[in-house]
Amino acid sequence: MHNEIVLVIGNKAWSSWSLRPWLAAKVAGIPFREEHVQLRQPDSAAQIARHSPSARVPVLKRGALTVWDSLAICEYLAEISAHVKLWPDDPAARAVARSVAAEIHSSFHALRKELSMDFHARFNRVEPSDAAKADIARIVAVWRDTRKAYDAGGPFLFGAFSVADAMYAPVATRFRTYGIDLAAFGDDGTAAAYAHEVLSLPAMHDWGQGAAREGIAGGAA
Ligand SMILES: N[C@@H](CCC(=O)N[C@@H](CS)C(=O)NCC(=O)O)C(=O)O
Repeated sequence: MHNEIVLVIGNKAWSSWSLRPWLAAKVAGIPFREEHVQLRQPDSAAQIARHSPSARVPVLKRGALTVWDSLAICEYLAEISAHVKLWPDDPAARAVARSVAAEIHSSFHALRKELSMDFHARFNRVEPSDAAKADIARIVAVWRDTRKAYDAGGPFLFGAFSVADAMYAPVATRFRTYGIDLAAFGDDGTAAAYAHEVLSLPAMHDWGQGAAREGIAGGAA
């Protein structure tokens, strides 16, 4: 079908960048077909090159259109979403939501490296470096402050689910995987409750089932 949206994603166990637009599309109810590439294989680069000009997944394809990079794909989904708004209505809230989405996209390198996404794995004896601890504390502050400011509209960072939540969803899985006690990083319970809310989304459950079906044993890189 010419108008069909195809989302090319990596392994659901590991590909945190793939989870973000996948989740945004699911929550928005935007129909799409998944195509999978296997990461960490000898031919992964060749598989990805068939789809992606940036040599990375995720990639969205629709007819002649190719959109790459998780945040650009989320922006496209927000523009075509017919029934669910993926950014806050209020321009000021939208600007802050874009700030926190941009921040996770461009920052938190220590957290991403040390606590990589491994959906079903559980590692309880990981001691984050000082840099990773600073990342965790910053994320706790972002979650706490946005939840407190936009609490009235719903349980997500800006009330209703938005691209900002899609961008941070892999972090909620990482905190679970590595047994991170958010209270030790300045959380008053708000950030932990938010992480629980994200992990309880039916779409997150579906992603987890997909990860389980891949049959890859835990073993974070
Ligand atoms: N900035 C990109 C990063 C995408 C990225 O790094 N994707 C990883 C998988 S999660 C990838 O494709 N790696 C290539 C490989 O493993 O060969 C985005 O936001 O989409």
